[in-house]
Amino acid sequence: MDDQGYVIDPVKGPRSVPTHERALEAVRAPAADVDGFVREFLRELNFGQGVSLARATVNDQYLALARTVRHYLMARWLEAIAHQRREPVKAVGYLSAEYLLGRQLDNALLAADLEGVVTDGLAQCGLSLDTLREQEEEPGLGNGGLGRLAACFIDSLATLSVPCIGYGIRYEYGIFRQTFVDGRQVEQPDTWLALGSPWEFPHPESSQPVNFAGHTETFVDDDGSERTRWVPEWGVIGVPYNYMVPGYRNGRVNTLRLWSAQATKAFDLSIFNGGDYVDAVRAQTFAENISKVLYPEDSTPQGKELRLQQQYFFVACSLADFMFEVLDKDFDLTRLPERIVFQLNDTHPVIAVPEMMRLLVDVKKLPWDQAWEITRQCFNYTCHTLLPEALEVWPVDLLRRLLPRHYEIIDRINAEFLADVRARFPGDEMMVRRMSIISDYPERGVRMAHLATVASGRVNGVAELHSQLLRDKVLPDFSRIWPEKFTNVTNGVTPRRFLRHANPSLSGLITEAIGDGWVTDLDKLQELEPLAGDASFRARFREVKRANKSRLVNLLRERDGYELPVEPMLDVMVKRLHEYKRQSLKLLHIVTLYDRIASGRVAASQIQPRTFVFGAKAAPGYWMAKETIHLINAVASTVNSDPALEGVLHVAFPANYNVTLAETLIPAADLSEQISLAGKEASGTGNMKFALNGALTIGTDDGANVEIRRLVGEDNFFLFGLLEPEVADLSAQGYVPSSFYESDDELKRALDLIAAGAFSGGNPDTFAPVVSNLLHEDRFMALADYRAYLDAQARVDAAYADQDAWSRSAILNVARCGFFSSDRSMRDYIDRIWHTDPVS
Ligand code: 26W
Repeated sequence: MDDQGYVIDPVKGPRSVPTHERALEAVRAPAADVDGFVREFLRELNFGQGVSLARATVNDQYLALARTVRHYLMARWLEAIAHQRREPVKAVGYLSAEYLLGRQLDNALLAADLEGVVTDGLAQCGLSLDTLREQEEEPGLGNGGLGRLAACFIDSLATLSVPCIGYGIRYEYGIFRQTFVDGRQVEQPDTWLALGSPWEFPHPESSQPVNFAGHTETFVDDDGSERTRWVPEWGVIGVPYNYMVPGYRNGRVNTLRLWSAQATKAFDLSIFNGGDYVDAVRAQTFAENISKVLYPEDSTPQGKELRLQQQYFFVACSLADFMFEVLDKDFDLTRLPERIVFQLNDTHPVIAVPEMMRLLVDVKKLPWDQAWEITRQCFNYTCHTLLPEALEVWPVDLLRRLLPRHYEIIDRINAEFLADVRARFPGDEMMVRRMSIISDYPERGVRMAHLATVASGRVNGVAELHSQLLRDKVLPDFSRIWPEKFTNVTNGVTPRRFLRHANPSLSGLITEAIGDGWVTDLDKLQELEPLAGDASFRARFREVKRANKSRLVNLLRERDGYELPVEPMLDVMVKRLHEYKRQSLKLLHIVTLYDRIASGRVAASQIQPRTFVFGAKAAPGYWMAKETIHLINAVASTVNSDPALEGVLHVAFPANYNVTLAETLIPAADLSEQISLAGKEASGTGNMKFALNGALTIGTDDGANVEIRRLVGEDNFFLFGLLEPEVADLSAQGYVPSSFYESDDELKRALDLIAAGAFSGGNPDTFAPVVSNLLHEDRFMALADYRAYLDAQARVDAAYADQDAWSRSAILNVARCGFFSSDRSMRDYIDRIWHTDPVS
């Protein structure tokens, strides 16, 4: 309620209310003490959940707890929204098709500093926070790196008090649940909403209409100017669901607004009365499909029409929401860039560019050039990949049929752009064809990365090497004509979730040593550097790591039935399954160690004991990735069932790797595997999380590994493998993987072992395709880097034998990785791209 007595409705804005209601509208957080919490919790359980404490199920208790915790953040949230209305400042609109949020309860407790109060309050009610937190289904609304980065970024913007609205899709089904049947990945639907979703606030009254298909018509407007109207064929309704994005103990709560699709007319009574019950709801089912499920691909677009519908759906809802709901009705849109800067999270939301032009030209009747100027000031594009096949190209026919007006606008943007290119490079038609937004080979398609680059003020990669390769190899012509447009912002991760929450024992040790300022200022970790030289601190650091390892061992026993020893080095590789990430190279290392012992060439006692842990989902349509998962599980069961290897080698592959599992896995790791072929991993963010949790990295000079190694020091990083230029040379001169097989006896033995069926009950056919792919294709040069990798692993073994030196190196990794906070990434985006200011 503002001082005029006006209630700030978060959606409909200020409205006058009769005086007596004023008291009722005041939003005051409940008392942040145990009694206050218990009172609020029981009220929520009894009146909200409608059950008594005695009768409540665990799910009742969890839902009541979640809603109670919301109450503590609500006042801040409404104040943030009211403040934005009272003193509008430029905000960030983060457009992302994916948000890999992870569980919300602990993050909210941390942000509101309520963990102690809630733990004691629940205990008073005979309940345990540990039990209730397990009840929460994590919203898996993303595939991997890109989706998790979006979640870290919005957390950091809230903690930096920067106004931001995250826009995305509320998928009814998130990333599939992975199960293993006979070692093979089997996907299960992700029913994350089944038991209720207490962290969302639906706002059907702020729904947005979204149209599709149809045709366009040109007409002369009453001011005599020629205009175009879009006559759509069908449409749906976008219903917003708001999620709190709490800043860390700074009183700020930003908003994540996720859109869910519904039919304009959910139920057609006339058809129903006609007896065709199914047809009566057909529209509803059809519409709902748009936000039904997340596409589980994270590299190769399937080019499915529904995917484009999803992209346009959330973009159209989001632009209309900000321009016509958040902004005042009479806001002068020519000043839009003063109020919002949209960040395009890869090419997935780029259809926002022609949508903005349509709103400004067709709806708001601004002249084209003025509209284009505004649009270019409102958008910036982040590219997250280097794989050519991951760059989206939408067939012209599909785009023209589904979004006829947008295609026309793209066509005009392209024509004006190419005219500019021709003017700059007269006669260089090759350049024109290379740069055109609309490609005509192999088929007429719209290159979304080109559209994003032409329309954006800034284009950035997500690590220094990546941004350089974007300039030199992915978009060279564009960086030649617009060098100033290209910049870099190296990724980061939120220290709240991935250190303070995931690793309380290490957090305690750090805070005891340097205070807790590091949680919001991670550069403070540098103050740990001197303690690397302190033997007692190193000992305590090892105890922390050991405790985290036994916590993981207990989890993997309960969750997946693994019986693992705590002592051995924990060698962890967790990320999506993709050939460029080279899980196959990790496998060749394990098979080589296995062969050394099984062949008697090396005594088991000579081997540095290791437990290998994999975590990886494969896109359901990615056959070779699924075969690799099958092989990992086959090697795991062979190694784990070999008595000669008990206590020496163990392989664990817990199913359904997700944010929640990562929070227990990463703090336990000794060795972080970041072994992608140089020039393929845009950045990586797992690499940062491991280093910050005191694991040492074995890795190639790829993505952000380069910057991690530079900051932690080359003595504290196990580098190996071809450098990016060497990879380019080798593939240019023609790479023959079998030549490496022929010239390296151990590599030959390892591949022959797999081919002979050593891990498939003697059946040579089972993994023949995987072996022949490595021998004859090996697109990502695992065989070329094999020997260097094995040598690096030997260096790891030697280093790990000196536990004190190892923990000194691990402490230096923690101390020197403050740079990889997503708070720093956000500050870079603000300085280099957004130029927004935090609100006091
Ligand atoms: C259309 C199919 C599709 C879906 C998702 C293509 C590409 C993607 C993402 C861009 C893939 C992705 O998640 N990329 C990862 O982004 C991280 C955050 O920047 C980086 O750290 C990883 O290196 C990059 O692979």
